Amino acid sequence: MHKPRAGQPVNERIRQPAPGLPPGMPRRRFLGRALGVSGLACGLMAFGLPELAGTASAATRSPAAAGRPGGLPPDPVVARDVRGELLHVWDGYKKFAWGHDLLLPLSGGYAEFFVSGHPIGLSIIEALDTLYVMELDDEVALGTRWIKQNLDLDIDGNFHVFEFIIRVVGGLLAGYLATGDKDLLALAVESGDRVLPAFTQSPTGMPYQYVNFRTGALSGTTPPIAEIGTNILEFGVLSQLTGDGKYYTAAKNAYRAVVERRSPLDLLASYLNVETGQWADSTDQAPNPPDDSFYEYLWGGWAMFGDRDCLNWYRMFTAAFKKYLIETYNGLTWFKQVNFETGELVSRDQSELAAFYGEVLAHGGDVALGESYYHTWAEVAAQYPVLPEEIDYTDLAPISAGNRLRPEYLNAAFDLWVQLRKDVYKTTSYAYFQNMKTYNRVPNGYTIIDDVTTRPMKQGDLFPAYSFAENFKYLYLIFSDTPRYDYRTGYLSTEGKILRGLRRTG
Ligand code: DMJ
Repeated sequence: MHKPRAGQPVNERIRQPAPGLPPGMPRRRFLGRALGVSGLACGLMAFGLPELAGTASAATRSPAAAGRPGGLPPDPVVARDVRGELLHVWDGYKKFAWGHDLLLPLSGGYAEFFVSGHPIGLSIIEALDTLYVMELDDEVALGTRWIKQNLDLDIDGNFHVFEFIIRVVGGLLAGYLATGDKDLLALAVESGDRVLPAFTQSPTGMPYQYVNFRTGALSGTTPPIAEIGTNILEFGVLSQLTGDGKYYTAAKNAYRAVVERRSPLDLLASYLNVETGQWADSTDQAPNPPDDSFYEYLWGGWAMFGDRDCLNWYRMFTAAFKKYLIETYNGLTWFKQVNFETGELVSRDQSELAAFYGEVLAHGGDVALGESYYHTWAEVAAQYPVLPEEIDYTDLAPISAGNRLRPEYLNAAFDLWVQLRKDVYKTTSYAYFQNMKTYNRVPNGYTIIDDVTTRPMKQGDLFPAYSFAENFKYLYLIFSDTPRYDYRTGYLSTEGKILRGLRRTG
C-alpha cells in the first residue's frame, strides 16, 4: 500500500491498469472466494443488517419490501450525527493540515494532491458547499477567507486537468453559488482559463492530461475517456455565469471527438491518444473507471443544459450497454468488460467506483435496472461492511482489498432516494454510515483502510479530499431535508459539488 508522506503529492484516484497490462493477470483472492455468493445471508447477519439477512435477496431486490427497520433513528437525529462526524474530520484537518491539500489523520500530518510542496488548500475548496448545506457558516467564512487570501495558482508544476476541473473549478463554483462571493467566481474563472488550453491547443479537441500553470506546457497524450468527457458540467456553468461560451464549446468538442470514435457496436474503448486520435486499447469498461463519469456527464449535459446531443449519445450508449455489457450473474446485475469492436468478454471485474451508476440509469428512465444495480452493491456492502476497491463478481472476491473512503455507493443511495423516496435508501445508507464509523473513524478524523478482509481492519493514513465533498454531504442531504438545497431541481457534479439547487437562507 502506498503510504503518503507529508509534502508528497498523493493520488486519491485509482484507475484501472493502463493499456499494456493483460486483463487476465494473476489476482489475489480473499474472503469473498471462501464465502461465495451463497455466503451472502451470513454476511448480512455478521455486518449488522439482520433485517435484510433473513431474506437477503428479496429484501435487496425488492426495496419496497425491506421496510424501515425500527433501529433507524429519526431523520433529524441522523442528520445531526452526520454533521457532527463531518465536523470531527474538519477539526482534524484544521488542527493538522490547515491550508494543505490533504489530512493524514493517523500520523497527524498532511500531504499535497497536485504538486509536491505546493499546497492549494484543496480540502477547503472541496468542503465549502458541504459546510454551507450543513449551516456551518463560521466554517464557510473561515474557508472562504483562506481561499481569498492564499490561493495562488502561479505554480511551476503539472496540474492534472480532469482532477483540477472536477475538484477546484467545481469547488469554487459551488462555493460561489453558496455564498454569492464574487471573488470565488473570479477564482473559478481563472482556474478554468488555466486548463482551457489543454483543450484548445489539442489537435483533436480532446484535452491533454496536464498543464504546467507557470509555463503553460501541455503533457499527457493518452488520457482515459472519463478525463476527456468529465467537464461539461463545470465548463457549462462557467459559460453560463460568464456569458462566454468558450468553455462549453471546448467541453462539447472533446465529447464529440470521443463519440465519433465509437465502434460499429456503439461501444467505446478506454484510452485515446489526443494527438493522433487513435485508441490505445480495446476494452469497454463502462461504468467502471477509467470510463465512469464520461457517461455520467452525458446525462448531466442534458439535465443541466438541455443539450440534445448529450441525451442522444447517452441513449445510444445505454442501448449498447444493455446489449453487450449488462448481465445477471448469480442473481445480481453487473457490467462485464468487453472488447469494444467484437463484444467479446474481457473480464468480470467490478470496481467500487462503478457503484454510482444505478442513479444515472434511474435518471435516464431505467429505474428498475438502476435499482437492481444499487442492490447488487448493497449485497456487496453486506458482505464487506466497508466496500473494497475492486471485486471479481463471479464470487465477490476482492481483487483490490483496500477501502479508500469512496463515496459512490452513498452517491447512488442519495440520488435514488431523491428520485424514488423509498426507505431502503435510508436504511442501507444509514447502515453504511454506521460501518464507516466503526471501521474508518479515528481520533483525528476518518481514514482509508488498507485491507477490509483482515480483523481488525488494517487502516491506512489518508482522508481523501473527495470525502469532504461527497460522503457526508450525500448522507446529510438524505436525512436533513435542509432548506439550503432544492431537492426538486438540484444537480450535483461527479465530485458532489452542488452546481444547481443551492438556496441562500440565513
Ligand atoms: C471522485 O473524485 C469523483 O467522484 C470521480 O468522478 C471518481 N471518484 C472519485 C471518488 O472515488
